[in-house]
Amino acid sequence: MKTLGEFLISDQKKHKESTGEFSAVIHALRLAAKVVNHEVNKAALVDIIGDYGKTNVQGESQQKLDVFAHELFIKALANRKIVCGIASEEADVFIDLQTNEEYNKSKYVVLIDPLDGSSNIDVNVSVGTVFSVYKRLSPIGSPLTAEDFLQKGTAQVAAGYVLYGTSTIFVYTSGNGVNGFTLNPAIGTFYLSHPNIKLPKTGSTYSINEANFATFPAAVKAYLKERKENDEKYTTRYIGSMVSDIHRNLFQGGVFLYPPNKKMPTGKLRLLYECNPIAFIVEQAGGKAISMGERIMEIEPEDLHQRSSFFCGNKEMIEVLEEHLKRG
Ligand code: AHM
Ligand code: MG
Repeated sequence: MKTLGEFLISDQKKHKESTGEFSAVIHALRLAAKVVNHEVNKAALVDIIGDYGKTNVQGESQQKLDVFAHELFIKALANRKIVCGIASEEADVFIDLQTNEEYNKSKYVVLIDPLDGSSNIDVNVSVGTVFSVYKRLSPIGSPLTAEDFLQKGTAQVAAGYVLYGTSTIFVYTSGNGVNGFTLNPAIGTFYLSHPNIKLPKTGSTYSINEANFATFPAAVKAYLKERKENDEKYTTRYIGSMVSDIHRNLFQGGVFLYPPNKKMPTGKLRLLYECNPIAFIVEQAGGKAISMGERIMEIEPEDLHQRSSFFCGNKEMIEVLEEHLKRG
């Protein structure tokens, strides 16, 4: 079975113009993911969980795992000087990784949710990392601009997620299908365990936080009602940890739904580092990803941390939802 490293080498050989820079970005993300995996796995044992800024019994400053993961991904990418900038859910503004003295020559920026669903760690539920890779728009060597990060999802060079679950899996696409690599923790190597992942044609699962039903848009309510009236066919599964919900639906078929509601009038999930990367993967696996009004990857971003409604999964199931949304 191929390792992720071997897969990247053979993939790189297919592209004559490739400089190896892209592979280096994935290598750095892979390395950071392994360290985060190690920390997540021992979180229940070590006094690392807690609010950022609090002090643990040894008098050391405690760090929340999502902040820890954020710093780790930045370090892994900055040390190797292979991306010029990073935007993260854990940082208000984008980070320009180019130092004054030594501008790195990279053309790539990374957008990342370092540890999504981290409130689930305390109760031993799987969490994940979600990332997107883009080519910067400003000239190499110049300071980064907001436009380098505010790109449509259709401009993604690559996107992926790491699920820290019963086993740890690194799933990514660079626009030629989706591949999944499972970590062998004994030797710290990711192996190509799930080549060319394709969503089943249709599915029977829908994943949604229905506690917010009262303030969902009418079209979403109607869609849900229809599923319930056909209860022999449909079932609900909702972990509340997006990467886990998406991963299950990717293999078993189904749709993930996060509509707007009163508390979250534009939806909860972040367009740039949650919706877009998952949308790229879902589309590459043969599915669809939309917001209330359009294809997720075609939304013109205006803000680094903007939220969007998010519906994705099997093509057929999303098309039924689209019909409801059109009808209003
Ligand atoms: P986070 O970025 O603060 O971790 O929130 C994102 C998470 C997703 O993993 C999950 O799908 C969603 O929030 C669950 O939200 P809710 O508790 O409203 O159902
Ligand atoms: Mg998140």
